[in-house]
Amino acid sequence: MKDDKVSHETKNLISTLPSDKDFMGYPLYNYKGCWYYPNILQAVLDVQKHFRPRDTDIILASLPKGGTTWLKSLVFALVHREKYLENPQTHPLLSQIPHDLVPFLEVELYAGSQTPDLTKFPSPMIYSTHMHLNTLREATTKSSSSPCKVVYVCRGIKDTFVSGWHYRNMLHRTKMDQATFELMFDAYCKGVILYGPYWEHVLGYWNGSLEDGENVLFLKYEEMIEEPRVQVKRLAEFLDFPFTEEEEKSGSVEEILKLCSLRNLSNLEINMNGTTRIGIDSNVFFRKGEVGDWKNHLTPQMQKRLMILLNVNYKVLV
Ligand code: PAP
Repeated sequence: MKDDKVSHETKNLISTLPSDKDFMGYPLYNYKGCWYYPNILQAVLDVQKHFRPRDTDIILASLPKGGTTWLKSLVFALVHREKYLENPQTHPLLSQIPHDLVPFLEVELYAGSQTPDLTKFPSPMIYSTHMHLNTLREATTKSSSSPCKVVYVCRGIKDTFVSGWHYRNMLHRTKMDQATFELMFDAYCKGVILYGPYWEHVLGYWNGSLEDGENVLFLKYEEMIEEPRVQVKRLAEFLDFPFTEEEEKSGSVEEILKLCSLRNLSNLEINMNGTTRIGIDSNVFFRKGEVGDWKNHLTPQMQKRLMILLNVNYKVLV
């Protein structure tokens, strides 16, 4: 992976970090428990140094393929819902890709810039990140009197992995072979993947939500699929944008769920044929959105290996 945006100082730091290779052979570096490519590490360091959120800002966190696009859509729709009551056909989610409405901190805003232009985004500002909570908190606790709210969405490792596999294939418009699938699976199990290990990522936010439930919410993708109404109301309350009785009666919760549903979003022109600001085809973010697709891909041996790891690392979510 590229290192063209890495400063001399960061190169020095990198030379002291534990390193390994991803399943394609690209070097990864472990900074404070998390694996990064050099360019992303540079952006993470810049976020820590320069990003100063306001108390009212909201940060959405996830692992890649953990439910990021859905969470971005839901939170954007929730906090801006009053603005589009009169003219719902002007809702930004109908004409813009969720990733462009809620920018990534380290993948977009601070990738190559220390002073990104934030004026084009409506207030309250919603950011997203794949960073671990400890790394994120190093930035967010420096500025505000109270840390801004963080919402984490977690998805079971098996579906996250399978979704990531399909994403790579869609992104590169190719079907990678079985040997690569197995290499990627092995890397997942070992945790040597961008933003991994999976377990540390999830447990950091899980523990954060237990320690500071007022500021860290832990959502599960599977529960959002199972009981969307309950989870969206929980999300709205956590963000201090609760639904009024009137809104509930008038079907506001259902409207938001419908607007943000995979079926609706994936059929919009912008999400079928658009490209994000950072140059990714929008359609790669939408596929099946099911719980249990892993059953179509993982061999019994692979499932067994993951179950052993789950029991060791991840009891809270089994
Ligand atoms: P990202 O982290 O790269 O942004 P992310 O959105 O987390 O990706 O993951 C994409 C997955 O979320 C896809 O899952 P699948 O491969 O198992 O199908 C995608 O289908 C699913 N997804 C995207 N939008 C929605 C949505 N509105 N509702 C439910 N699932 C969704």
